[in-house]
Amino acid sequence: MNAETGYDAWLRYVPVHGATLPPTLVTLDDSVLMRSAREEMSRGVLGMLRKSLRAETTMPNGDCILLGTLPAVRRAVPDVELPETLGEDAYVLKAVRIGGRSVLLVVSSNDRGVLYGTFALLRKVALGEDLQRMDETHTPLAPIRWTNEWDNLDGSIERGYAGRSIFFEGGNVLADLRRAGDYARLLASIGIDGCTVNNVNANVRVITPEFLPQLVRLADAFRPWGVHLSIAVDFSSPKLVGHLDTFDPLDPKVAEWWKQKADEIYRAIPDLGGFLLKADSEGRVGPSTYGRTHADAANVIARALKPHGGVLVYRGFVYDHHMDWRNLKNDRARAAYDNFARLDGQFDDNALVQIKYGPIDFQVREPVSPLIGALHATNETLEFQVTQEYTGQQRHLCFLLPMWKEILDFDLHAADRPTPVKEIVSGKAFHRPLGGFVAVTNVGRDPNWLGHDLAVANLYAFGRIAWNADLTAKQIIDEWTRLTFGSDPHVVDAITKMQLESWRVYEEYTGPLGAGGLTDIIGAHYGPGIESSERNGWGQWHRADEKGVGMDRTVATGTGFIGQYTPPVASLYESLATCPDNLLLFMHHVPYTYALHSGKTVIQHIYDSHYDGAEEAQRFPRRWQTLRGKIDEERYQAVLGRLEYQAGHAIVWRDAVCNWFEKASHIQDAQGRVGHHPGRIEAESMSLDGYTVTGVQPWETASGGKAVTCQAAQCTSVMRFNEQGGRYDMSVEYFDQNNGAAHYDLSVGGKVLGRWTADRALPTNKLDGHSSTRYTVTGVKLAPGDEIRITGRPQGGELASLDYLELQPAGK
Ligand code: GCW
Repeated sequence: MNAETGYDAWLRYVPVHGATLPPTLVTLDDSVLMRSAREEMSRGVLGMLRKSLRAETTMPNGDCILLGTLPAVRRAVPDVELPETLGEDAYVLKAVRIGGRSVLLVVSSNDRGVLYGTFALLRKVALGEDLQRMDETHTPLAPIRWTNEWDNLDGSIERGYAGRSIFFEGGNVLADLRRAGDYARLLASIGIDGCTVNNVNANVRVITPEFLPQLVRLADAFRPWGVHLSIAVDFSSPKLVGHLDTFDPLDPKVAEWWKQKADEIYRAIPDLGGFLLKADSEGRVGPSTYGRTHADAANVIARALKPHGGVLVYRGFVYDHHMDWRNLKNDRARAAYDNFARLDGQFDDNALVQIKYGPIDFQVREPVSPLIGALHATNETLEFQVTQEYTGQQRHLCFLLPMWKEILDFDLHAADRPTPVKEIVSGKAFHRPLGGFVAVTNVGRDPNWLGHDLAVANLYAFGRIAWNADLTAKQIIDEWTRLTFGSDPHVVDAITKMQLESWRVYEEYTGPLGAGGLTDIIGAHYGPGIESSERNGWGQWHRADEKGVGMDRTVATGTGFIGQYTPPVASLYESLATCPDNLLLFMHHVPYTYALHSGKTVIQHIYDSHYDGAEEAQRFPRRWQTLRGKIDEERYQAVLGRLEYQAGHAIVWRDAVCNWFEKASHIQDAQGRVGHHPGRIEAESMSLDGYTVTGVQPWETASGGKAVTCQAAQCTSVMRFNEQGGRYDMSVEYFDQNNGAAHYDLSVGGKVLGRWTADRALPTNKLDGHSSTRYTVTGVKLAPGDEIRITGRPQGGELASLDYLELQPAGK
């Protein structure tokens, strides 16, 4: 099996057996997109069938594949039955017989649709589907299908977990944009038609005249794939770039400035998609500076873009991050609705409000944002996150499509008929001219785009669901797995199951019952940090104290958030009797002893779900190991490494959350697991040479709240094994900070069994829940009296710190 880097993602075009295709490829129109379609078809067929297609521009005598727009195909093959019209980007795939010839048709209203159809036909070949009876029409659910990339011009990426920017470096657009072009090709293959390249926390330079030639190059790289470039802008640009004395959206000078700016940019990039704007949010300036509304702000820019066919996407993510946490009526979840609902109908037709799926911020479990159902006369886009900011940052497996499906299918009862989210945001429910789907993606320079080979499924799934939200998660992950790893039934079965379970598993060992992520809210949003959300203005409160946990968002006694839903939804959440367990703590504050619908108490559920989830995460590497030899070794090893890391970090999560809640509630785990770890030996209780004991903050992120660190060139921590002899799995819990690369050895009876360097890129330079990491050696033979020794050698600021050693009977 060839080594693979993951660069080709789902477009690998590896040989398929038994497929046949006509030998000739006819393309009827000529344009940059038609050329891409032709080249892609040739490339795909060459890879999968090992055949070179003969390229023609008129109908040959023999069998052929025919690519063209509706009018051109009608002229070439007038007898073929085709739809009268096709929506924008929609395509038909059809196998027909014309005068004894077999013809595979790919027809669309526009050339981009032909390109989409080409990718779809190649996908069918790769999946081994029958092409002979093909007759299907595919129409995208909505016109806006974009990614947002939070790339900074210096090359860093906000909340990016796969290397530096593929667009920028050192304040400029990269000289070599091949990778940007390859990304656009991936996007096109799943029907994505737009990409906002720079961070929503926008650098004003992006719309300066000096920068424009650089944007032109990016647009050029995207254009062959029908991906519209768009850019995030800063609302004070009229002042900062234009040197006006104001950026008041109602000031005619400001309107004129935006108009001139749009004209200037569109002269250089006529197919620019538009602008994206984050205003009055997290320190960004906005219309509130002048007492104006979000609609005023959106419209002044939308009007400048309108003559060019551009759109203005306005982030609905507006909230006060200096809220008084002491006031139990304050609630960040209310913010989007409170800010935007009353502006419904005031936004221009080429403006859209982009709404995150939940009212907080990309948490592992949130209810649907009530704002989505409140705007009936305003265009919307729904914002998802492919980059796993709060869901494990691509070091943990977390396939998000099952969550997205729940969101898309949720009925907001926004009218007197069913109005699932997908119908509203696509614009269908309220007959809006525009609507769509956006995913914050943040691909980077890692060869496989997203860091974790299995995380790439989230990008694929986003594109597929943005095109057709009725596809099931099972269908999509099945396709992705076959395209990415081949069709061996065991491979497909194992990977699809792990993917489909992974979100639930991640939720189980991180955030229970809708309480939120319980992660470090102020910093990296990665490892556990249970109290970080409390007693500050960010508003991600779970309000756990010694008696109970959860945010009271009821109308009756709480923040009133629930009242932002229409009555059928509001009554579901308002009543404890009907509120689903998985959102209980999002909606209600309850005592730890409160009994769930499942019959368990809240506190016992917290313990059990964390133990169950961590247990399942332990099984992921073992399940993956059954694939050895069935997929290429390179990706096999890369994924195995991540799954093993995840298994270890899931235990960090489990212990942190369980210990914290046990201490807070004073209620013990009915199963006696929490705080009792057979086989665990705290480093601080081993015999230490050079190591000194130190407290860890937050305390719950280290076993016993303590660790040992080494202030010398080398330190050791030793114990004598005194249990029953046999084979053991030995795990060392250590801290892998990002300010050094300490070395460790683990030896038994003087024999080194493991040697490693703490050089993972984890988001902290401290001992905490982000850096706590596990190293395991399996099946070690231990006899009573054996000396177990861990040697640490600090490097840089990393002091070879240790938390504990754990010995488990092998394979347990
Ligand atoms: O989720 C939060 C992130 C910020 C981000 C913000 C947003 C780009 O932590 O990093 O800023 O959301 O969506 O604007």
